[in-house]
Amino acid sequence: MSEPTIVALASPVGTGGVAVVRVSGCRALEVSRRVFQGPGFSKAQAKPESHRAVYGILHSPPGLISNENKEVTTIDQVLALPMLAPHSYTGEDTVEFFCHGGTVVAREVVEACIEAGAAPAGAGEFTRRAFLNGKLSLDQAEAVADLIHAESRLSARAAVRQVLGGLKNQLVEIERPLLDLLSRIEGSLEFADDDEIAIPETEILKSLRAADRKISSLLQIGSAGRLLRDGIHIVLAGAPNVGKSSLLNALADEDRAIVDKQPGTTRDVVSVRLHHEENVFVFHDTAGLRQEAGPVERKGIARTQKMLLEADLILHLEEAKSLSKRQEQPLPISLAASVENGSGEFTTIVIRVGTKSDLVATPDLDESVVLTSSLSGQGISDLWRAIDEAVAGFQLKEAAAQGVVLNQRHLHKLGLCSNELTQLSAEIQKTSPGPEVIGTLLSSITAHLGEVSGRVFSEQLLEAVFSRFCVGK
Ligand SMILES: Nc1nc2c(ncn2[C@@H]2O[C@H](COP(=O)(O)OP(=O)(O)O)[C@@H](O)[C@H]2O)c(=O)[nH]1
Ligand SMILES: [Mg+2]
Repeated sequence: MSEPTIVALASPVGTGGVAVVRVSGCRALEVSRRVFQGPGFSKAQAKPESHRAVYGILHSPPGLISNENKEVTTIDQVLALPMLAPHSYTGEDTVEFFCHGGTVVAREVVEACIEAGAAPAGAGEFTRRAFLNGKLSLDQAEAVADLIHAESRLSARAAVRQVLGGLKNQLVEIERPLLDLLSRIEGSLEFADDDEIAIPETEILKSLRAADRKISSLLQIGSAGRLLRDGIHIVLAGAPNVGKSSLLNALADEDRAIVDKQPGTTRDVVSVRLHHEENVFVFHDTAGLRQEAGPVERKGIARTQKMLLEADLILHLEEAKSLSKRQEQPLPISLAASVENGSGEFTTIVIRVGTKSDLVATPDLDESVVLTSSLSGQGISDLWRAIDEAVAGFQLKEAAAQGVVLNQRHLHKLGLCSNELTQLSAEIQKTSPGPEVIGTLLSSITAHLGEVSGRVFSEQLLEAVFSRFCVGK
């Protein structure tokens, strides 16, 4: 049985100039003819011209209604845009109705289509059909959701390039030689006695290494995906009263955090999303790190420690006046413990900030400290510059240029591929396993790769991917 024809509002709910209602499926034209009167949509005609908008009247459908006395009601003047299979987003016959914006009209258009035989679309169902009909790979479909949810220019740019095939093309380049190799290995198994067909181990190793290198370079810009999608998380840390909340307000240029001269005022983490240049930042204003805290404040401090572990960047604040007195300024123990990886190396970039610079005349500090005054605004742009420099190391621009916005799912699968490729190479060098073993391991690797692009998929995988879409996309 064919899939039901579906309908949904494709534009946001609310008042606006125009709303778009999308109908897709093998009965899209039949449904449309029942609710729309305009050139090309009369029953006598076979099919309207594809991709040509026509003007007409949208009304409730006649006949099918339970209440026979109900008259056909005019709902709106609309434009109807038929897009015939396979030349539509879903690959199915599609009709889009452009009606007047507003909550009532758009809802009535959807209801009329349902009355005329369409089913309400589920979340992401149009894109799911586009994937199933071979219009988009799975990573392209996921990028459609990223594009819709993008909060910054850079993340939108990255997502649209992935929609256009950025990641897909790289995956094909990795996959194709491995699939070729796999089919040759499988071929050699059929003619096991023929030495001509046996593939030299050196050649196999070369292909595996080439694939591993390409996957590693994808994984290298892997964290950029999360930063583009969720924003760059920056934690403001330092002793109570050093001016953390004030600095956040200065950065945000508006009063979003509670500022008070009472030490320990900020007991919980206050998070503020800020757009700066091409990026989205999430600043976390924390409870100050100090020993002599009360029970409520201690809870705040515990959360601060957790935030520090998860931060992409840490601003470590100290008052400029106390900094200028000392030469060597070690990080407070509680902060250092959070950002060191155990062997004394820092895993998170820490920017040192000297606050309340207006209170010191000529501070004598090393150049790594950024001096700021939240009161006068002095040094705030220097701090933004230091943040932007640190962020340049996260390779967001590279990811955007390549059109590669990896998510958890991609990272997990590519990580598995990389591990298994390394293991297989080591195994070949150590024990020279026969083509049968190599073939089995290689097919597992190509299956992982196939799940990233959607060449290999399960119902469960599609459910997980498309549940994060909105209705109408
Ligand atoms: N003179 C001066 N005072 C500041 C500055 N920043 C903060 N303060 C004051 O320092 C006190 C503590 O600030 P707050 O931001 O609440 O510190 P927090 O506990 O680290 O969040 C308040 O009285 C602020 O007005 C600054 O740049 N210059
Ligand atoms: Mg505070």
